[in-house]
Amino acid sequence: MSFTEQSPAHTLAYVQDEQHGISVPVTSISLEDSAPGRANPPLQVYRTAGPGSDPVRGLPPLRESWIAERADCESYQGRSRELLDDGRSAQRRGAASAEWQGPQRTPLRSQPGRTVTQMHYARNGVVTAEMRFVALRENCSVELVRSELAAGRAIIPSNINHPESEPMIIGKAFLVKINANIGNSAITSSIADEVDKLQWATLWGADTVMDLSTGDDIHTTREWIIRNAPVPIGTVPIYQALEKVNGEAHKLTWEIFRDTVIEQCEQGVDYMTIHAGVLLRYVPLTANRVTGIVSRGGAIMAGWCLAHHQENFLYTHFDELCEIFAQYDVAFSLGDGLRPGSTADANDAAQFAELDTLAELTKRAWRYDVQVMVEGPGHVPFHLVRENIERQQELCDGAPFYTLGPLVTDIAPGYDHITSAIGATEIARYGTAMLCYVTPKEHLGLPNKDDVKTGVITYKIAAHAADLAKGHPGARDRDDALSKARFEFRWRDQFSLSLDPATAEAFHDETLPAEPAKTAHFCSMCGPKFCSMRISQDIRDSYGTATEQEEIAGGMAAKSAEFLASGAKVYLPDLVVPQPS
Ligand code: IRN
Ligand code: FE2
Repeated sequence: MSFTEQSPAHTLAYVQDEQHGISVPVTSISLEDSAPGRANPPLQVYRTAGPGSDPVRGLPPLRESWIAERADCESYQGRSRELLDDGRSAQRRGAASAEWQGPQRTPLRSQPGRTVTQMHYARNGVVTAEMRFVALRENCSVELVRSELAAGRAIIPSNINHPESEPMIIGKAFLVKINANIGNSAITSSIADEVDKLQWATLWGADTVMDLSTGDDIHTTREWIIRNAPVPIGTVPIYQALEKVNGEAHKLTWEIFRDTVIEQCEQGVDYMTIHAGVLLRYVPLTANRVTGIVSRGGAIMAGWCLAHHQENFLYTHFDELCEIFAQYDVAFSLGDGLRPGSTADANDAAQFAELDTLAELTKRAWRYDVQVMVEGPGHVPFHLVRENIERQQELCDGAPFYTLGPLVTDIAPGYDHITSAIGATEIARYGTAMLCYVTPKEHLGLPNKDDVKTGVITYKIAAHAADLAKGHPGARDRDDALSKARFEFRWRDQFSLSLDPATAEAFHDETLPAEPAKTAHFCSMCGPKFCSMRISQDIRDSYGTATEQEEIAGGMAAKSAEFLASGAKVYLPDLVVPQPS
């Protein structure tokens, strides 16, 4: 087991629905007492990391019995086994691969004529275990989950071939979710490294992970990722299809693409980006853009359309894709192949023409009870962000929006996790359901482990800020717990309640490394004598809980006099660290 928690104060716990035998993993954060006899109960927070797994064995198949009990699937001899990498690629990976015990499962698909999507069940009034799990996780009613799914306003990406995943919901009535992309390197390291990246991303809070791997061992790498993933896994199958034709886009065919999709459905990919809105007639609309087409999938499909002078085969075969997705419960993530790649190109004719088509395709997928979310931009200046979500919600009848940022300015390479988190917060506030993270390496290079962590935490902040602004029930609990810990000088609790406990502690220790300072009644910013929180506490002590302005002002004035009288040294030279009691 390589799995660790974010902080020693964090442990895996479960919230139970005993009546239905459902347990949802949560992270329990233990807290110190406010004062002797005044205990703080542990705070339970949403957990994306799952229970942890041994990479070579994978996670237990949590949903297997739920899927079996519905009695609408059949197992069959799929294609995946034939496609497994040969022994040579296993050798290249070194010893770790010899331990790999999978895949031992045969794929499932729906029985002929049956649809096994969560949307299908919801529309037929069936409450699934997945819906109950999600309701417990979101602390909302099961009926809200069912009705939002039925209306297409939310999705639970849950391929029946990914029974290891813990159900999660993407929709504007629920907590804002974030996606982390991994595996966008052409040079794969060991399989264990890929699983490590997945576990790293979910440790910091990724709600879904997209595997954008390319290269020789793409199938096996994905197998390992899915078997170890407690979160839904997304892919862009056109990338793998392109490899099958040696990177020459014009050689792509619907048949090659379809077989790639089926292969991935059998492995358990939960949602797939499909760039079906890049229509032949839209391509010229990008000609005068500052940055043309920046989507990889969009560029592949535009290239294909121009080479053949035919309509995008993903569009012309869309109904067949719906039939396939309905058999496995794979969700569409309708790709924004014409998204703007610069603030200059935001909200232009090409972008919004594609959105019209994505709206049409959303409704087509719903006719098959297939779950859909719609991808969005990209690069958009702040004042144009809101129009994006409002237009998408209007045209797509409330289907979940899933956006890449957007970056609100183009001038800060190296800081695009920040330029994009600003746009992401704004767009999520008005209803975007999931945010695709951007790392500091965006536009510059491939993200390393630190970049993945920075990207995930930055997006956690954006998503959470939107949850607060939307008044999501319970969203403030963690803020309140942290603020209370801060006010009461419970330093260790402040660290363990933070999104990045180790960094918070390290920053604190740079200034006040001494262990007793962790219980000291002042913070490292103002020092012992000039701390506003300390002063407020003194006021409370002398005046009860009264917080009248003049009392505060009086307390401040007194402290000011005391401070000036003592030589006006802000801090440290005469530091006296109180001993912990
Ligand atoms: C999200 C919203 N718009 C785009 N995305 C993500 O970008 C998508 O989910 C996937 O991870 C990646 C696809 O990039 P291309 O192929 O469109 O560049
Ligand atoms: Fe960009």
